[in-house]
This record gives sequence, C-alpha cells and structure tokens, in this order.
Amino acid sequence: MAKPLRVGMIGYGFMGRAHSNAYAQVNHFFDLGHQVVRQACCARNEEKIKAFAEKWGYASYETDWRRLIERDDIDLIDIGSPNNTHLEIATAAAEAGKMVLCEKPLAMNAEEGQKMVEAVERAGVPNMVWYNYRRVPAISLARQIVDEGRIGRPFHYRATYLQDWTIAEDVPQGGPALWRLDVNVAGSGVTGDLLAHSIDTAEWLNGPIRRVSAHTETFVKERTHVETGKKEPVGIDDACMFLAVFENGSIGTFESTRYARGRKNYNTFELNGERGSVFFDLEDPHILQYFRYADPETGRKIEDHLTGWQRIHVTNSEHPYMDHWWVPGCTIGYEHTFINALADFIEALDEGKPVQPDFRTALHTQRVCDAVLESSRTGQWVEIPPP
Ligand code: SOE
Repeated sequence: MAKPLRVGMIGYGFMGRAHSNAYAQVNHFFDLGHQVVRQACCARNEEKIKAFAEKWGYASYETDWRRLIERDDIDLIDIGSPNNTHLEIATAAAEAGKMVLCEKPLAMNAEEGQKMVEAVERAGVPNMVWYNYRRVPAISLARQIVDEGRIGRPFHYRATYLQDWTIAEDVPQGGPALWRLDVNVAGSGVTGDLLAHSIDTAEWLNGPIRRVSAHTETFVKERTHVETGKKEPVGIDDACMFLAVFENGSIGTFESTRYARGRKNYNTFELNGERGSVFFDLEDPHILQYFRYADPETGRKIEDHLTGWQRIHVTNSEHPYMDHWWVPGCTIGYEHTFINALADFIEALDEGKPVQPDFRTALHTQRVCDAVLESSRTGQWVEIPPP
C-alpha cells in the first residue's frame, strides 16, 4: 500500500503548472511506494490561486506561504515562485521538517544557495532542484553512453541555449510574468535562467567546471517596470558567452541569449571525445546523435566505411524512462521531463536514498554562474572550487 506524499505547491505560473502536472501524472505511469496527494497550493492572489487549485485538483489553497509551511498535513514544499523567494521559503520549510523541491536556479547567488544547502542538510530533509532536462530520455542516454566509455577521453564540450522573446524594446520588466527580466527578482539574466540548465547538463555529462572566462551583454538598457510604470535600468544579462576548462582537462564553450531571432528554446550540446561524440538539440528532443569512432571495450577503430553519425530515435523501451511511456516510436514531450524527475525523487524516497541534482549539486552550478558573472565584470578568468 503506497504511503501518501502530501504536496504543498508554491506558485501557479509556468513552473507551477509543469510541476502540478507531474504531481497529477506520476503515479499513473510509475509504480511507486508513495502516492502523491495534491494537498494545497499557495500564492498571494486569492482569486488566481483558488482558480488554480480547482483546475489542478488541489484540495485546498493558502495565500501565505508561512501558513502552508506550518500545516502538519503537508510533507513536501515545492518552490515554484520567483528566484528571490527561494532562500526564505526553503529555509523555513526545512526547519519545519518538510522535504523541499525547488525550481532552478537554486538561488539568487551562491551565498544564498550555501544557506539553503546548510538548511536542508541540517534538517536532514530530502531535497531536489528541478533541473528537468537531465530527464529528457535522449540526454539521459547521452549520460549512459558516456558512462559506457563510448566517448573515451573528452576533448570538447559545446553548449548553446538560445531564445528570442526579449528583442522588442517595449517588452516590460517585472511583475508576475516578466520577473525574469528584473535583476532584483531573478538575480541574473540568461546566466541563471538558461545557462544554469546548460551547466547542470554539462557537469552531469562531463564532470566539474574548474575555470571560466566570460563576456555578458545587455542590449536593451532600459525597460518600463510593470510595478512602477516607469522606465528603469535593466540589470540582467541579455546574452552571455563563456569559455570553460573542465576538471577532466577538456575545454568548453557556452553561449546563451534571448536575442537569437528565430530560436525559441534552442538548447544544444555536443561532446567530442577520442572514441566518439554525442550531439543533442532540444528542438529535436527525441533524437540523440551519436558518432562511433572506436569500440569502447577494445578501443579498436570501427571500419571506415561504417562510420557516420547515427540519429537514435530515443523511444525504445530499452531507452531511459521509455519503458514507463508508450510503445517504441511514440514520443513524449517537455512535460514528461518533470514527471520523470519526480518519479526519480519518489523512487529515491521509497528507498531512503538521496537523489540528484540535490541542493548541494545545484549550489555548484550556482557557483559556476556566479564565476561567469564575476569574470564578465572583471575581465579575468575565475576559478571555481571543487564540488
Ligand atoms: C525562460 O524562458 C524559460 O522558461 C526558463 O525559465 C526555463 O527554465 C527553460 O526551461 C525554458 O525557458
């Protein structure tokens, strides 16, 4: 008999919906020792959170997150509210003995992230950060291919994360929908919002980043602020490029912008090694491209007339997560990455094991983001301490 896992969800925006969908679906597709109960959701706007509770099947709602955390019928607090709220909520939730899930990036900066790690580790509560792209089956397959030794000694890592939704100068900043453009709420621009994903994926596939050298740009210097109605300086980075040196000796380039006309959520990476390469593009999410140069066991070169890039359609039941979904050839989508992540969290909970990426791992990602921003400010290479 599955134990109840009573969830208190904070936030009702894009991520509030993505996480709530995972809570609604996970037990339909994964056999787990816990049954999710959508116990309560929470946001300040009563009309909106009441409607959200009805739409997503939450049994109740709150308009003050402190009240949600005080409730003894809640086991897990999920933070889907803007970045400047993460520290306070996560700390209070951990102190109240709740499990804590947090939307990425972990915090506004590493100093805050460090406090969050201390809070969850002091309380000994299960915790996870929603770096959902690890749970794209094709990206998990890339990790499997690396673990199987099929890439061999890595040389290059190349990541891009491109969007185009902030090019118009009249897009305002601030408020419930556009807080990502307000540095006081988001902490940074594309570095924390998009490159944090790329860094998490990169470190998961290729190990820790040790040094970075970066350049950031803010193309539109002033935008009307939704809350004041006045033009205010833009404090976020609109675009960021950085060079990276990994602990394993390979080198990387990372590029992100919200000004790449035509690119919507173009999140790609390529890893080139001595024995093979992998390439992934989120706008073609079911495909992992794999180039096999040599046999992983013998190191012997594949016959020349048989080498070439393979486009693996990652929908076989042997592929990561796919035995929980449909028959081979039938694809899954963006929302399933959150369901897969939640299933991993609950499986770990069932077994009393930690899950990745936890707050400590996400803190390292945050340290890389901070180092990138520091490097852009100072024009110097910046070292990142080992995880
Ligand atoms: C920004 O546009 C955004 O919504 C990010 O905040 C998400 O983390 C990313 O997955 C999609 O783009």
